[in-house]
Amino acid sequence: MRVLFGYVDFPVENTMNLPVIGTADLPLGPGCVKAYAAADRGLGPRLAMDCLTVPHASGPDEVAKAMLARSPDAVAFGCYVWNADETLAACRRLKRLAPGVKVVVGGPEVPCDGEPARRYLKLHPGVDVVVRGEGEETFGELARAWLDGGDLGSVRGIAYRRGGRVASTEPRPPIEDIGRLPSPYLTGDIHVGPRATGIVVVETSRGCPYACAYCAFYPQRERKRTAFPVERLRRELDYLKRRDFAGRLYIADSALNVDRAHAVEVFTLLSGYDFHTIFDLKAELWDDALIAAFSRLRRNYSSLGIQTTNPRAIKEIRRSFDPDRSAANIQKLLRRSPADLRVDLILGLPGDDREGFERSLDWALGLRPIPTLTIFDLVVLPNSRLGREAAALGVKTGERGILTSNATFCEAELLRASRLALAYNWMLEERVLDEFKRLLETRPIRPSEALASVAADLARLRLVPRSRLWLDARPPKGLREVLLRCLDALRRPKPRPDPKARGPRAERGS
Ligand code: B12
Ligand code: SF4
Repeated sequence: MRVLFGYVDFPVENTMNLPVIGTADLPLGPGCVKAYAAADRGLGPRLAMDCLTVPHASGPDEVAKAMLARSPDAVAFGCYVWNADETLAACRRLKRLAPGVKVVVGGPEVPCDGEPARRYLKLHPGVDVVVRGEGEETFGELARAWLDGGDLGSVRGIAYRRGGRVASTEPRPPIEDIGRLPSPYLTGDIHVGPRATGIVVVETSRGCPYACAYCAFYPQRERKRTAFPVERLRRELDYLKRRDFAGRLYIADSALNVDRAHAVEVFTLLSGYDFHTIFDLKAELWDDALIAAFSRLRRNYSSLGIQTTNPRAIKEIRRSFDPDRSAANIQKLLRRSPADLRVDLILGLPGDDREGFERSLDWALGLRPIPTLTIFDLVVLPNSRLGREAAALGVKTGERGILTSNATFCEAELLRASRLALAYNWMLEERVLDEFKRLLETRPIRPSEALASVAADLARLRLVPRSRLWLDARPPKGLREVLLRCLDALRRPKPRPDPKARGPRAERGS
């Protein structure tokens, strides 16, 4: 049976300034599924597996035709928030062109609960089977059932079509012993090009001990984080070294520094290589030994997720926040570590409002040294608590699941707040953040007020549309000079207000 693992790639144009993906021929998620099936002695030899990554821009017809040109019996797509619409459009096209080819989808953007998965199948006639959650064992059993003509009803963790109806099976428990899962880099199921410069993702654990309402980090693992053996990472690093990998190595781990001993081991191992690494780390969980181990990593980009400092929002999203401990750790890390350290905030969290968001900005930008922020739009993910309870929580979304309003953040207020965030993100993109930080250090001005003033200037110059703009929007041409002028104006003493003139602040929130 010929199985093609398909992936619709997306252009990485986000606020993190990350290089283009396309480094590996298949992303890690579907790669893990492929490697597991290949390594299964009873199954692997019966499958002829291949993979194909097609760029986003190709359009559904081209994606479908490119897949069919490989003459597959089944196409297995990886679905993420960034490629879901395009993938589903390609599935629809593919099914129309070749109704006999089986189409299966998996990944974090497909529903992991039975009932939503059934609804999903009804909505998307191009899909035959949904693999819910971790895909290795489930896809293996599915492929076996296909090959042997078995009943799909016995495959746990799927939704499928039976006659003219849709059905879902029992949920599959999380894989306990993840150490036995083969690494697709080591089995050759994913190839990284020589001297590649994009992103390669490696896992150091699965699951997360926390349960933030907006997050969909292995939802079935129910607050349990299990680490992979460090030896596996060592072998993956050796493989990448042999490939002269020159890109960014994304360490996929919910919160590596939750387990200090594991984190020290991983940092120490990585410091023996010269890869540019990316981590997501908790701000509250550091001690001097961990900071020392982390500081040995020279080329590294790390995000410390604060998300919000608003107590009401923190409660709503079921996170915790210790301002003193977080502030002390961020400041220590900024002083001692050579990392490109970012503090993450999310705009639009339930329970938050414009004032709350401004206070989060003021808290983060009030730290010394001043950290660089990454401000994200809230993306409402289908497998998160927020996604499941969206209606009850008054959550409304637009394109790509991005929040447009919630019970505490009406559209107008969200628009006003997003202008501040966008002004910040554009300063980051246009590399004028050092000037902004100098301004904050030398003038007694609230960071959120300074941002509101820059945002108002941009609105007055019609550089931002009047409707909500996503925070990863590309800056218009020639923006750098404008931003520098805005900052310069803030540095100068204010002229006496002319009541007839429409000053920048009068425009705020327009
Ligand atoms: C690396 C990463 C990125 C990288 C690049 C990803 C890439 N192309 O490789 C970058 C930095 C670009 C990124 C960006 C973002 N990301 Co991100 N990212 C991750 C991260 C940390 C690791 C992904 C990974 O490889 N995991 C390991 C693999 C093994 O897990 P997996 O992909 O889930 O695959 C398993 C199953 O899903 C399933 N499966 C997957 N594919 C398939 C296919 C088939 C056929 C089958 C049967 C099964 C199957 O089986 C796999 C093995 O068990 C995850 C968190 C996580 N741990 O997953 C978030 C995650 C994928 N990201 C997420 C989000 C929200 C984002 C952003 C939107 C954040 C933001 N607000 O800007 C951006 C979007 C970028 C954009 N331009 O739109 C969410 C996505 C949820 C969703 N519904 O898709 C996740 C899950 C994190 C979270 N907190 O919820 N991200
Ligand atoms: S946001 Fe981070 S800490 Fe919270 S559940 Fe997701 S991975 Fe865990």
